Amino acid sequence: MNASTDTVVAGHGPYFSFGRPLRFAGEGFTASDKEPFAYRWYDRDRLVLGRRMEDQLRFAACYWHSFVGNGTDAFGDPTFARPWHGSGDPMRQAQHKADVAFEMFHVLGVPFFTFHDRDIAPEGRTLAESNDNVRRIADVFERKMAQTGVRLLWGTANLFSHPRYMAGAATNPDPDVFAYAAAQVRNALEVTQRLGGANYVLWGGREGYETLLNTDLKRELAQMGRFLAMVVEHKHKIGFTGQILIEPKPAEPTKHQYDFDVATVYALLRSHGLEREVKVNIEQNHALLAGHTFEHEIALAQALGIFGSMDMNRGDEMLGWDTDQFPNNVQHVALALYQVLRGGGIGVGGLNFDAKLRRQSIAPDDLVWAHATAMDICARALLVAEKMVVDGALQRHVEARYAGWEAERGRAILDGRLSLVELARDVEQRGLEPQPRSGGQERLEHLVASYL
Ligand code: XLS
Ligand code: NI
Ligand code: NI
Repeated sequence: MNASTDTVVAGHGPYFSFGRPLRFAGEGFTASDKEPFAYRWYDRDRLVLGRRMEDQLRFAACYWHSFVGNGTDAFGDPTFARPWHGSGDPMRQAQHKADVAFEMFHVLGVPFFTFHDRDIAPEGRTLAESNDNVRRIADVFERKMAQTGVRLLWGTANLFSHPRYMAGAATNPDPDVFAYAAAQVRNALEVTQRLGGANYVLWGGREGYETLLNTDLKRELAQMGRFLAMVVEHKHKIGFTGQILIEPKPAEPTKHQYDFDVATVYALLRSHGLEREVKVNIEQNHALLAGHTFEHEIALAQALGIFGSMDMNRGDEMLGWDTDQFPNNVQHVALALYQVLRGGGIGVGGLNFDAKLRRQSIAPDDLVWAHATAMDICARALLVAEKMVVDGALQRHVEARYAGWEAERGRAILDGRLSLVELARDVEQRGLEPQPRSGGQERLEHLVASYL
């Protein structure tokens, strides 16, 4: 489709100055006034380890930061004067927002998007009305998705903004709030299914607590388990074939979050028998806040069999909150994507830009610049990760390091054929003294630099 035609039909002109979709021009591209941006690395049909680049990355743009966020911070008023913000008929504004969102997806050539129910449609007077609003905008999405070929990576429900959720949703002391949240998720999950969503995400939001003085932690964990089980039961009942994902985050908004990191989420899933039903959506900035690297969280989730999808952004080394900046560090992204590729790829997950503009970036085109630059950086990082895999030197080093475990005695230990006493006797009889060997980190870091 033609972006400008679509928006003109809806009664307003194009929102972005990029008249046509951004093209791939290769590394030699030089910007001009006529063409300020073209992708240098994001070449969607290029084969990377046997799959098209677009399918390896499965980029998504998120609705909330780009079209709901208004530039406020704790000290300042909104700075983004979007025409669909402010007073006016809320359903018309929601329609306008959808027009602009799909114009941006089209300009970027981004294959997927993501949303919360409350991002796309206004709250009504009752939940029935709110759910109906969401379904009406989903009708609009259905048409736009058919026109543009843009697909839904995941949907989710906002169970954290409204004051009713101030003490949590599933983990609220009031079962009425639990019920309300359940009704909201039912609708969001069914809408996600109708739109062909590849995943459904549950981010804990306020599933945590501020102080034990007013909190029954054990009870809240049981509530959370039951809520998750209900979502999984419903998924099977309606035949939703996508993945159910939890997005870990250690703090913010609540001081203690029950979905702190991948390990904590795994324990929660195991304790409710859900580890085969639910996976994780890992966000770079959340990993950092939990004291982990992004690649650690990815590798751990893969090892536990619960790796699902990724929220791409970057935190700030000096700011201890979720700054949600667009990724811009090729090496960091490459190390994360190396783990993804080594583990078999992104599957039906994707790279969702859960990232926002700085509040001084108020021009509409800033949205395009931010996403397009991030997409290009991730594409470049994918090519670096591909080199790491193809060359294989990193993997060979790891294999050599653990070679002893592949030899007879290592296997005998792991297979349970040797007891503590037998091992002790063997060490004493042979006078065994282990020989330290270099971990080789510096040489490996040199190797990584050579792929950049
Ligand atoms: C907040 C989360 C949120 C989820 C979706 O920090 O990242 O945006 O991705 O609810
Ligand atoms: Ni996120
Ligand atoms: Ni976040």
